[in-house]
Amino acid sequence: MNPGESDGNRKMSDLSRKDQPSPTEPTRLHTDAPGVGTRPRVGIMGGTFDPIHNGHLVAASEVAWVYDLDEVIFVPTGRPVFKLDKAVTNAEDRYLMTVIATASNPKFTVSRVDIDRPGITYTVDTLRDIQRLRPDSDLFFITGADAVAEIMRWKDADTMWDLAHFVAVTRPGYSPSLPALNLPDQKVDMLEIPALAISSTDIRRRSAKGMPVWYLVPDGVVQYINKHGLYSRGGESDTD
Ligand code: DND
Repeated sequence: MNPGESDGNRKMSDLSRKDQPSPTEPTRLHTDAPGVGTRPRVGIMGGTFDPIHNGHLVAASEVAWVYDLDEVIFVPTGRPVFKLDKAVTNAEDRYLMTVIATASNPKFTVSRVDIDRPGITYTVDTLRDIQRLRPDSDLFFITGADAVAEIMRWKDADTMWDLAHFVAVTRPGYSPSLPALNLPDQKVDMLEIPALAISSTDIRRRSAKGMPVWYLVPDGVVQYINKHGLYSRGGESDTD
């Protein structure tokens, strides 16, 4: 069975077994989250993906499983708003690495909406574009828990809650308390995922020093980085 393929037996009702509290198993916090009916359930994994790595892929895969998603659309950013003062690899390279990384999973697709939209990338625009592409679907925006701490500062945050349900995956060493963030009720879930202490910053640093990045990113992405000489100069000061 390929990654992301269903075993044919799992149904939405099976999620109840994930309601059993456990320190390691994912827990579905809101059983009345949108889309528990028949509408297609579409995840959106937005990211700068400079480069995409196995932490991103595990997060998407885990959310797809827990929320019984039909598809996860990876959306590489155009000009990421919080990184305007930083050097970001050109969008076509980031897009192609994302295509390579997701190619083997039948549930994973990649969208150019953020890359092709002129101007700064805002998630509210991403959600509107994907809503147009996937009408009558319920959207689940997947984000890291570190990003969710900032989410109230995102452009038109109030509108975003009406467009998608948000799933914040906890990263190693970072697990904010949702109530402390004053997020709107029932719009954001926190989900524990297998801890992968991988960051794009670290991959860029390692590449710049000639250190291996095998197994931190998919093999094809290692080869793409090497072939195009990405990250051979620096990236040390950025954080993501
Ligand atoms: P990043 O630059 O953090 O992406 O952007 C994430 C998304 O937030 C993009 O879609 C942006 O457009 C959106 N955003 C950010 C700021 C403001 C606004 C929107 C706005 O609308 O105003 P990265 O490539 O660094 O990471 C992609 C995702 O993966 C992030 O959510 C990150 O937290 C997460 N992540 C991991 N998750 C699990 N395990 C790991 C991870 N490393 C990164 N090891």
